[in-house]
Amino acid sequence: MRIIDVTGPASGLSFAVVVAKYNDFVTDRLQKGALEALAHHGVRADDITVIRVPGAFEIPTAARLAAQTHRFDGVICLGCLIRGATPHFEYISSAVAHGLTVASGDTGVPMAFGVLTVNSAEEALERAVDGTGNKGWEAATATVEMALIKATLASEGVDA
Ligand code: DLZ
Repeated sequence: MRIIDVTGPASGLSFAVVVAKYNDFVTDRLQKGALEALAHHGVRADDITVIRVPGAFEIPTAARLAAQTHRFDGVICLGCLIRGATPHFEYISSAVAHGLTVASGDTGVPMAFGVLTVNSAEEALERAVDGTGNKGWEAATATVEMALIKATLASEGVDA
């Protein structure tokens, strides 16, 4: 049996970070967490492009456009939907999840769902703390791992 379980380093790989500006008191912290995780995994600042979009609903379109440039090994997607403050919470959250699933599947570029779906600002901030408990860190780490898995399989001739 063979197990592929690659965790780094990811030096030489390029990433896009798509960040929704809506609720930026949370998403700025997610962005910070994601950038710290990428640095931790050996990704150079020059190999990172941050794309800031109006709100979570716009994330899948920007992620797809980034993937279609063929410049990125992964796209980290960050946003914050707060149920109480967002009347169409269910609609936007399912649209984003579905949009990213389809965009990643269509393009073959790994994308992580770092979009908080929470009941309150307090719950959101709990998930945007410093360190590895930050959901931006978590999403970036997942994207790095998927990009490395793709690179490993591609090096073996799989059309990944
Ligand atoms: C309109 C809206 C609302 C009410 N709530 C949120 C939210 O909690 N989180 C978020 O990222 N975006 C929200 N938006 C903005 C939409 O995502 C979108 O940007 C606009 O509807 C324009 O398409």
